[in-house]
Amino acid sequence: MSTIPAELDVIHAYRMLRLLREFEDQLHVAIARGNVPGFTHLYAGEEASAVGVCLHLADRDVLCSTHRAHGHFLAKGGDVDALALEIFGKEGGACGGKGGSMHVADWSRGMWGANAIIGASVPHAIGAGFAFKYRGEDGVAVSFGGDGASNQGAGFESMNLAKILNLPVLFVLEDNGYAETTASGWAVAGRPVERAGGFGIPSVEVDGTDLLDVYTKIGVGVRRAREGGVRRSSMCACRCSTAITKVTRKPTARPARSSSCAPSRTASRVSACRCSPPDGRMPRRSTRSMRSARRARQRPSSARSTHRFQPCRP
Ligand SMILES: Cc1ncc(C[n+]2csc(CCOP(=O)(O)OP(=O)(O)O)c2C)c(N)n1
Ligand SMILES: [Mg+2]
Repeated sequence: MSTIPAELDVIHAYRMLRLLREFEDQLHVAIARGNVPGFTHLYAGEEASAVGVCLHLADRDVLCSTHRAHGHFLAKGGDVDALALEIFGKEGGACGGKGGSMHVADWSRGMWGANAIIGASVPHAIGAGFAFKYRGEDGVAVSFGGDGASNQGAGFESMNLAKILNLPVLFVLEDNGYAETTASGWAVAGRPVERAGGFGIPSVEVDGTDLLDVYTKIGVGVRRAREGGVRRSSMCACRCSTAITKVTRKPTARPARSSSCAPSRTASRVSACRCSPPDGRMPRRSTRSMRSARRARQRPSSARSTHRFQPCRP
């Protein structure tokens, strides 16, 4: 068992963990009842990652988040009511109720926002880190990204810049094992935590379900970015798990026997938070939707929407 660092306020840390989980559990029910507009990604199961990182950050530090941003928002000090109102599209929301779950932001807290573009938070953090350095401020920029995001080219360009320019940036990779339905073991080559080494950036792997592990090991990276004559970046890979929470939504379609593009998943790995069927298998498109898709394909291309993707002919 990890030892508790003397400076850590464990009561506050526990309150934060509970806040993040309770918020998501309540929201999960509202989603399942169909009361939440738009699309929502829950953070349940990854709380220790956000809290463990953000306990080291102040309002002046910048956090660039992902599409799964509620936990990052709260851990960075965002107001829980403002978050809820935003997700429900109401006045008083963090962004006036106009952005919704995937655009929650609070600049006064250094929460630069959720981001629906996978991997886009990483170059944003480079911009923030560069600004800190240019102005001679001791702020730290943190980018969060998932295992799916770890394959985006922008992340590698960002790491290169962070090293070349000695920027105070911390790259946090939250590996929850899946990018939508694609297992990281199937789509991510090698160990992502080792990729930072190619740029000369030190990295560490932590247990994203263990607050003390995250807090202790990430502290080294934050200090390295904040202090010293040369500001330095680091990377931290958090092995997270999505929680198995109550699934109140009934499956809307029959489960498929197999899927050609997605590896099979065990029930414990299925993100119940994403309202997948509780038996852990993938929903199958209904016969009606397949029939209408076939009809659309058979229509002459001129009759189809101009926005439709048309593959190039050789
Ligand atoms: C550039 C881009 N490509 C694809 C998508 C579609 N998409 C939405 S969520 C997601 C999976 C992201 O996986 P990961 O980074 O592991 O984050 P997780 O959902 O597991 O937290 C994808 C591919 C997107 N939003 N942006
Ligand atoms: Mg993932």
